[in-house]
Amino acid sequence: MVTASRKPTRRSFLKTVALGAAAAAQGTGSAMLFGGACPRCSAAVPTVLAEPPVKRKPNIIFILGDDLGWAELGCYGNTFNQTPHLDALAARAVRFTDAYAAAPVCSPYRAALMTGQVPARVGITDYLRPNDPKHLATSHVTIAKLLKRAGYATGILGKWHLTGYAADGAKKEVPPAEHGFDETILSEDTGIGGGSYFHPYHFNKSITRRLDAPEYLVDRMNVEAVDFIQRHKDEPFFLYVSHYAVHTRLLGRPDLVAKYEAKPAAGKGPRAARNNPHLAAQLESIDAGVGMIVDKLKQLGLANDTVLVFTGDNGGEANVTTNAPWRAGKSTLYEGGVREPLIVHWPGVTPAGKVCKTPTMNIDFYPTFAEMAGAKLDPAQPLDGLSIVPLLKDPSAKLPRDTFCWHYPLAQAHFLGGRSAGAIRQGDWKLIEFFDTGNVELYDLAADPGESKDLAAQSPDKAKQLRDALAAWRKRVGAQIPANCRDYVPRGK
Ligand SMILES: [Ca+2]
Repeated sequence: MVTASRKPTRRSFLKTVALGAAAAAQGTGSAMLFGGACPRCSAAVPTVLAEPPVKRKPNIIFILGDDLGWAELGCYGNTFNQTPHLDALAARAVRFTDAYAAAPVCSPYRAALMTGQVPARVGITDYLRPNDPKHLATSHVTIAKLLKRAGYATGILGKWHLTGYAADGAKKEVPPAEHGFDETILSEDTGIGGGSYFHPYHFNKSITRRLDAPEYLVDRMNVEAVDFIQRHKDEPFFLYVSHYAVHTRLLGRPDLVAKYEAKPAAGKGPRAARNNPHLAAQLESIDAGVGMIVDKLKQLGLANDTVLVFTGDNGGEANVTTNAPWRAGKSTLYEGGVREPLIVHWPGVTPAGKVCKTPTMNIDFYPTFAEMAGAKLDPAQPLDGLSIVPLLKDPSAKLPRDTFCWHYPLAQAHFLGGRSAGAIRQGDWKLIEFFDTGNVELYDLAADPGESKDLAAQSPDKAKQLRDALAAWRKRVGAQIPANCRDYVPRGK
């Protein structure tokens, strides 16, 4: 017999139902079974099942190659490099042909990724030097902070490059932990130089070896990625896998380098300009990690609950690879410097094996991930990007946007050849404005994807319209002229 004090009143009954419904809506906790009518007043109440019917929020794994150009993957047409796991991923996902980086070098790309803002608005437009006084301001609500608020465990594995380093004399060092990452794994605590691919890693000497010697960095990254997934299997997580490869100085695992050196048409050594065996070996190691991550997700029963994204931060170095059919590479605003591979797999949402030609930029990941996670945007963090979820559902869809702009002022030309410049793509038109000479170049990407025929003299009205639009955009986002760029006098400033 139920005592009077334990009998549910109408009020306590409805409260219990409400709590159960709230728990179910959040996909957390275990709701009790209720439904039908209130035992005391016969009011109809919603049914709450013992197991919440709401799917857990999708895990998001974002895998970034460093200096990995558009043309390196098999699924993008490369016939020398072998990327079976990425090709298999693309075959069940959406692959983008016109995915842009917001900058042709590391730090501004990463600033845009974290903030959803163009680098010109963030104020980081060139790569940060080891003792750089600049860092990504903690006033930003980064995507990691936003997802953490939404209940996600957050981790960065690998390269950060959004701060100067105390060890190199920077007055202030701002690590990922101050930007919303619960876990920072294998990240740098001093200036990053390419080529530290075997333990001990000179970018962080405190990292103890875990794999058999000689421990290869990409292999270690892959093992750590799988471990992170295992640790966080019972909660939604955001894992940013930020590879240091394939940045020069290229250095592959010897067994894989030997494999590629034996292939027909192989280039020779890490500086080979084409069919670079070290780049191919490094990429195969990254690709193997994608396979390990996919296998781990399957093993844990998380494959259907996890979004996988693979992309690169800027174009390949044109002296150790080719970004053809695109012109030039890293450090330039030609297509080869800013067009990236992008594969997105969201189980149950993305159709298999589709190609999306609608242009995107990496400022779009922030609102996209927020939408995937059902995370409420913060008005304190204005965004320049758009969610690409409509493209993930229907790769033939368009977004309400036809213009992309870049701002890349330099005190002197990049050592890889890139010049101080801004650029705008509107529809198929592309204009590059060089700040060192004041000249512009105009291309029709539909007719001339390799940017070989400058149409500026032939189409002065179009050139003027785009140049004016670029100047107006700079004004709108508050693009700054760095103090060390005294010669920088773009039109409209
Ligand atoms: Ca890079």
